[in-house]
Amino acid sequence: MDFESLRKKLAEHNQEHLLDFVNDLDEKSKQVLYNDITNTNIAEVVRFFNAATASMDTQTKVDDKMEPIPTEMFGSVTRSGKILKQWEKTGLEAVGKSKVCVLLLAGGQGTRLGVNYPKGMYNVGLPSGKPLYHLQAERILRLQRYSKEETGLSGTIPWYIMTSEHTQEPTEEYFASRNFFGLQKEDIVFFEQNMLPCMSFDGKIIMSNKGKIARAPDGNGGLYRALGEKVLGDMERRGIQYIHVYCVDNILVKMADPTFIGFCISKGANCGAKVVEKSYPTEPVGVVCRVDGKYQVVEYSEITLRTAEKRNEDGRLVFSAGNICNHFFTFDFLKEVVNENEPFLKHHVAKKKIPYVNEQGNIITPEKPNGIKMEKFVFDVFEFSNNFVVFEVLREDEFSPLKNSDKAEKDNPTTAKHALMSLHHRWVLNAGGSFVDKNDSLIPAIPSKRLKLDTTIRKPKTMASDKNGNDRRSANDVDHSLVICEVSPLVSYAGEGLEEVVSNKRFQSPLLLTEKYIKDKEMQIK
Ligand code: UD2
Repeated sequence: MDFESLRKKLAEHNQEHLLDFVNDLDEKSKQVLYNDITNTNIAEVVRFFNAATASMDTQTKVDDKMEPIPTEMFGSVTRSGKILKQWEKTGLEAVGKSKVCVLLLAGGQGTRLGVNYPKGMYNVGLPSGKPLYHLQAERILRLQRYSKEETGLSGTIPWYIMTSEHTQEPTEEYFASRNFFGLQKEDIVFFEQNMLPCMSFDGKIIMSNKGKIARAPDGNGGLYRALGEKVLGDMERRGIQYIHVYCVDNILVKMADPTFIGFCISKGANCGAKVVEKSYPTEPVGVVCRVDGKYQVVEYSEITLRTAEKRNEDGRLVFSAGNICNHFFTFDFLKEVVNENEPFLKHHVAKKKIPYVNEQGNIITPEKPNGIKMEKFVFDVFEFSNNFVVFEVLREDEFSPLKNSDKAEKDNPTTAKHALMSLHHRWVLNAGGSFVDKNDSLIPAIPSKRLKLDTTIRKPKTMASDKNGNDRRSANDVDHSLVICEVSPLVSYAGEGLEEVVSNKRFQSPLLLTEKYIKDKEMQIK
């Protein structure tokens, strides 16, 4: 351990404070710190900081250059009509030929939800008690079977899972303890993203204690660095051509959605994004738009309120294409990004409260932001695409993210649970089933309407009203105390195949439709 040479090297980058407390450490901790610093490319970190903070001031300029993407240019589940079935077939064939994989971004720290384990392990309180990972795994299993039923081809959808230092071990242990939810172990590939030092506003690396650099994952765009030759090689070996990238917390995520994949394939796209219509100006979703003629997502943390609030004459938001972190890449595009474009992606700056050791050696937990985390964003590669497409889906069918704890009004465990049960309730109704109450009276198909008419139904405590006294609720906020309905992903991926099970049948809430439930009912009929 040559601390003197190390000090000189650090001084070249104005970072010699990293050794301020070295003499207070025992030999083992000294070694840990020495390794921590020497394994960090300090020059690169400082370069990242300078580049990221230099572009902070240019935000208003980006804002001025933003152009919406005309909705006519989107594929859309509501406007594309009969061709949707054709796209689904194309997607199912690609799945059947094992050309499709899913790639999960699960390296985030989940700070807003406030749990100390990976978000995918969170159980929102569904009747089945299944956490997010369990739902996702079973959707893969079901889609593999569905594709076989429709195309006769037995394909496999490998699942690539990007974790970070915080989530790596617990995620892998969790999957192993659940026997990989019935998937083949070798079809799940875990890989870890990088961590970057956190910086003070004046460009000094922050120490979290006397012997440790404060670090955070390098953003979900850290994907491109983390993939490297190993994971790309694995995809290539398996013959993967299409990759569906998604984020962990959307309870309604359609894993490897064949319609979306088929749409992208049919358009010859090498890159695509799913969007929903943004529901209010400050909704925390990025917007897909064009800047200088190139497709891009402007993140909710980087758009100005003035731009976010702009409306068309019909009252709709000008920038309404809300990013739901569901992306499509061809393998060739991804490979090119990893091998050529990745170094050109700039880090974004997130101002955060970062616990630090002060000059007296005490650990301080700040009450306001005292530094920055540097993050790359997964969607920043859209600009490298020469054929980018957008696919608009319905929020109530596909988007209900779990971001916050139930203390927050939106995007919390309750709204996520209700969104899933509301969707499954509609599946049952669409397949010809109905729900009755204890008196065998039909429960109205659209509980949200009944809510508005029936003032005796209590407003949930967390529900806010706008200045006119109207509920500020989205489709995901519908009160589903009336019908508790969950369909196992193993029974249906997106509402298909339910007719023979539910048509002309009357159910009472709660209904948990599993393979076992169906089998037991069949036995009774025999
Ligand atoms: C993401 C989108 C935002 C919007 C929203 C919808 C990005 C950068 N922003 O915002 O535009 O569409 O989702 O829900 O995609 N993650 C990592 N490594 C990291 C940081 C995050 O893997 O270093 C993962 C994280 O585990 C999650 C996903 O990326 O699965 C999105 O992260 P987030 O929940 O922090 O993103 P959010 O809600 O700010």
